Amino acid sequence: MERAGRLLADAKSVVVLTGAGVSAESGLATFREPEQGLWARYDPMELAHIDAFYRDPELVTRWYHWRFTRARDAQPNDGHRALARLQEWLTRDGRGFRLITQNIDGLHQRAGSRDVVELHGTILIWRCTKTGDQYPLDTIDFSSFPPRSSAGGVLRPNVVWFGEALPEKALEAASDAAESCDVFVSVGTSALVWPAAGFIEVARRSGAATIEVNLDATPNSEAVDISLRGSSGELLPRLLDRAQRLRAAEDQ
Ligand code: BV8
Repeated sequence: MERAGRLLADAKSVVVLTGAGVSAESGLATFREPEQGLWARYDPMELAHIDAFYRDPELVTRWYHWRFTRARDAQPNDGHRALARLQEWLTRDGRGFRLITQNIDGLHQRAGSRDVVELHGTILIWRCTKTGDQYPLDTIDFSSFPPRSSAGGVLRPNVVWFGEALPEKALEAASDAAESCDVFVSVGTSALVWPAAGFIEVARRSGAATIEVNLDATPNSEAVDISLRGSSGELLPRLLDRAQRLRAAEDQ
């Protein structure tokens, strides 16, 4: 923790990549832990797939609507808030910060994070498969599934499914950030889904120091400079606090 705090205290530009693990303490299941109840028998990796949507648009849109209601009722946790405070602290200092997330729950933004790069889109906007028009979630009639637009087209969540390309702009923003940071922190991700899992390597190749904050070991755990094992809600506030103390001590 001391070494990680020192890296953040001295960093000129920090990038944080998050996955479902950062929302686990807000009560939202990750992709590795099966859901309870109705959705327990479905594998998210199956449902979050473009083929699943075309095979059964009713089932997939019901699942996303259910995930939306969970995300809407969830609260950001201490991990989300620590990342928002980290951004505030670094940018106030004239230092760089970018948050890249694989999550679609919008909790980072509700915790106060700004300019979040949503690699895999967001559950809060749906779009018409016929016209491409976008609809904020609270304007959609979910009395029947799949929901339809006023043009009669089936509505789908504005998320990136397996088998779909990531949005160009998000990919570019994430690559630029990873290439130009000097500290890259991976939080709450199993680092198995591509191309998101590749950004830590882009950062390392560009000379960045790498930190992983995760409950379990991942394919990156051996390769990162510092691996902090534990929950993000507990470790991120401590890491930020340590970095701020070390920076303050330097400034004296
Ligand atoms: C694409 C949105 C090309 C929807 C998601 C290269 C190699 C191998 C495969 C591929 C490759 N390139 C592409 C592929 C195929 C595929 C892929 O990566 N497959 C993998 C599984 C082998 N990738 C794609 O299809 C991507 N598209 O590349 O397109 C293309 C180009 C042109 C034209 C057409 C196509 C699209 C991938 C995006 C899919 N969409 N989400 C939705 O959310 O419903 S992915 C989804 O799953 C998430 O967004 C996330 O990315 C992933 C889940 O991973 P995590 O977030 O890491 O969550 P997970 O549960 O796995 O892990 C949680 C971790 O947290 C655990 O390690 C746990 O220990 C930890 N944890 C738990 N609690 C806590 C904690 N840590 C800290 N504190 C806690 N409290």
